Parts: sequence; C-alpha cells; structure tokens
Amino acid sequence: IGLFAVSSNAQQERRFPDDFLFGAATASYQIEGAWNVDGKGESIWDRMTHTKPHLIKDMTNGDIAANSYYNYKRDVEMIRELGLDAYRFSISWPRILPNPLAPYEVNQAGVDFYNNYINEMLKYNITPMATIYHWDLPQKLQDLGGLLSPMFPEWFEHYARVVYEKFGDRVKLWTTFNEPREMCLLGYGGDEKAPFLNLTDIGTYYCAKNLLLAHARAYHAYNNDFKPTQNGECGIVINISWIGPLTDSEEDNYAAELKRQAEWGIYAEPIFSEQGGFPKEFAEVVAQKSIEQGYATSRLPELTEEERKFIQGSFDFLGINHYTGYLVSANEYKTANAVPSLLDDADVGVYISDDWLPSASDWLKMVPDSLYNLLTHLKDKYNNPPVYITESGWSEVPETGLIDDERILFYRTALNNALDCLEAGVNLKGYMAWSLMDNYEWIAGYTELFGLYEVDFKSEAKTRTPRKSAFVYKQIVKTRVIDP
Ligand code: BGP
Repeated sequence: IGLFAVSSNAQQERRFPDDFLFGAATASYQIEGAWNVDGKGESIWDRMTHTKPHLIKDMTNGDIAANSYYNYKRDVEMIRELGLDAYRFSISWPRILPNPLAPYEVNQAGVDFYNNYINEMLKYNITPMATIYHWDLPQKLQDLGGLLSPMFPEWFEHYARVVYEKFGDRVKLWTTFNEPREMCLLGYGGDEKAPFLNLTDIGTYYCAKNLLLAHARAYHAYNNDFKPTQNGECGIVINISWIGPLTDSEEDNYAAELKRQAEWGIYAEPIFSEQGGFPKEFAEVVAQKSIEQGYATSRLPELTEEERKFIQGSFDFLGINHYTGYLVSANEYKTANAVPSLLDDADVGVYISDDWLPSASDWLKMVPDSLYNLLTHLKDKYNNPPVYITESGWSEVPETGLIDDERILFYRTALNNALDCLEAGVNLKGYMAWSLMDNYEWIAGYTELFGLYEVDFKSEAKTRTPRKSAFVYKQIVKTRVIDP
C-alpha cells in the first residue's frame, strides 16, 4: 500500500497544470501560399526563390505551399481535432503593408484574411499567439538595406503598430521576431537564409543591433500605447540550442560559455540580463579579432548607454525555439559531424555524439536532456522569466509517411523534460509543437517534413492527414500526463 501511495503521488506530480498552454506553430511564408494574391507585396523569400531557385534543395518555393490562405478553416479544425489550447502563427508583413513606406496604405484584403483566421480560432477558444515577423520581409525594404538599414527599427515599429491596432483587441500574445540568429547570422552574415547576403564579418552584428532596437521599439510601443487597453503581452522568440562543455574542465566550460554568447547570447543578453548590453567575454573576443584583422574598431557595434537601457527588460516573456544541442571543447578545434551554420566568431570545437539519433535535418539530433539543461540554465541566468517553448519538433523525410515513431519519441522526451523543468521551478507557461503540418522548410524546400499532419502537396486540395504523432500529442494534451 505504501508503495502504491508513493507511485500515485508521483504520478500526480507529473501532470501539466491546467493553465499550461499546449499548441502548435506555423509561419506565414511556409504555409499560406497565395504569394501574389489580393494585393500582397513581394517578400525577400518570393524574390530569392524566384530568381535563384538553385539555392533551395529541391528548387521549390512557397508560392502555394499548404495553401493555408484558402485552407485556414481546415487548419483551425486540425487544432480543434488535437484539442490544443493555442496556435502560434505569423503575420506576413507584405500582405499587410505591400507598400511598406507609405504609412497609410494598409492592404484591407490582408487584414481581412488574418481577421477571419483569428476569429475562427476564437470561435473555438483557441488562444492566438502571433509572430509579427517570421522572415518574409517586404522586398521593397530589402532594396533599401533591410535589417542593415538604420531606418529598420522605425519601419518595424510602424508595422507592429498597424498589427496591434488591427488585431490587438483579440490577440493577447505577441512576439516581435522569430529567431534573430537565423536572420542575422544566416541571412546577412551568411547565405543560408534570405536575403543570402554573405557579409561574413559584419553583416551578423549590424543586423543584430538593428534587430534589438527594432524589437525594443515594438515592445515599448505595445507597452505604452496598447497594453493599457488591450492587456496582452509581448515577447521575442530566440532559437536556443543547449550548448554544454565536453568535459568538466575550466577551459571547456569557458569555451561553452563563449559559444553560448556567440550563438544566442548576443540577442538574449541585451534584453534579458541584469546588466544589459552585449555579452562581455564574446564582445572582447570580437574586438580583439577585429583589430588583428585590420579593422579600426570592433566588428560588433557599440550600444550607447541610452540604447542599452532601451533594450534591457523589453519583454513580458521569453519565447524559445528549442530543438537540439551539442557539446563544446576548447582544446581541439574539431567540427566532427557539425554543420557549417555552427561556425561563428567563437572558435571552439563542436562535438555531436554518434549516440544522438539523427533526423532528416543535418542540424537536428535528438539530445535527451537538452531542454531540461537549457531551461534550468536560463532560469538561474535570467532570474526565471516566464518562458514559452514556441517551437520544438522533429523532421523526417517525406517517405516516412504517417508512421512517425521517431517524432513520437522526440515529443515524449521533450515533454518529459518540460515536466522535469516544472518540478524544478522553471516558469514554463506553454509548449508549441513545430509544426502543425508539413510546410515549406526554407532552403530544404519540401525534403524535410515536421508536421503532426501530413500534407499531400501533390493534391490540389493540399489534403491534410494526421500522423501517428498527432494522436499521441492529442492524448497528452487531453490527459495532461505523458503516460496516461
Ligand atoms: C526554425 C524556424 C521554423 C522552421 C524550423 C525547422 O528555425 O523558425 O520556421 O523552419 O526551424 O527548420 P528548417 O526549416 O531550417 O529545417
């Protein structure tokens, strides 16, 4: 009897609280299609996929994708089928402002589309979480420099105000940007994401500074002018892998910290840390390297005292896209199994264990404790801010079909980690699976699929069919336990 009591108690503790938000996520360019319909402007992804299709693995694009512009009611029906509490979607900037420099030209058809989408969610008590910007920048703004333009923060604030005004009566969870690192390191510093600029040494950091200023402007605009009447919350979504030391040595610990600062600290520290500003050790490394390379000043631009204060604390919550992790060593420079996108100014060795299950994506391995390690680390580092996991998921090749046992293992592992985090006192408020359905996966095109629902891209209707993982997720969401 004693034993039985202990185990039933333990089981009770392993429940997700009733107010924990379970959801699924998507992004406009990846699902909507209708790229040039009803007054929508051209985005940088439209331009790149149309003019340089060879940059995409299967030479495809998001012109039609899952056709959610027309299928949105079916999408909401799927969210209902899964019994989800929330849906994270993104708003397409060029669909709302096709002429982004003409402040009053709002595209009513675009506004109508998102109104219908949001109203459909609310009809069924689904909480909308809106991403203001998930990579589909109006091409017209890229022509003026995009995220590298000193005007960018102003453009972004203007756009954010438009969406707060149009949708903020019903959307109460806002995030400004999705994944700064992907945009800045891979889009401006490198050539793995639009606009594929490849300005290796400085692109990343000028983008980072502008993005932080733009985020803070949009946050303060909400906080000062909309929150008092709309009562919502505004955060940012940062992609954060777990980066641990290969050994317990001081050198490896320092190398891991440097890598964390390089990979996500430059975006997170200025907003979430107590001291604000760019992370110190990494800033010193970049300054030193810049001088050696013959630059007059550091490639990492300064934040003035005023900018530092403006950015610091500009959040109601932290959104984290978390998929994977890796280990770092100081002693040997080795990138065994590592992908080029892991390379940056922190010259450290990156290790990926052969024990970690590989997915269809070269960057994504199943690292058993990564979510727990990461969230407990952040809890201490940033004084336990409210956190949503805004993306987490597993890719398979299309041939896998509907029986996606590895994805089921991934979700069960991640959600077990999430329960461990709740027990450890992490202020974790919700979990959004990436993705509700198969979609256009950027440079991977349709060769790597993340959906709980399979999409038949060959069919005109873009028919959606639940995978085995959808039934498992549904059961977890319904019962609030992992092993009902
Ligand atoms: C994140 C993005 C998503 C999604 C996912 C899968 O980086 O926010 O939009 O695409 O990762 O990654 P990928 O498409 O690079 O395989």
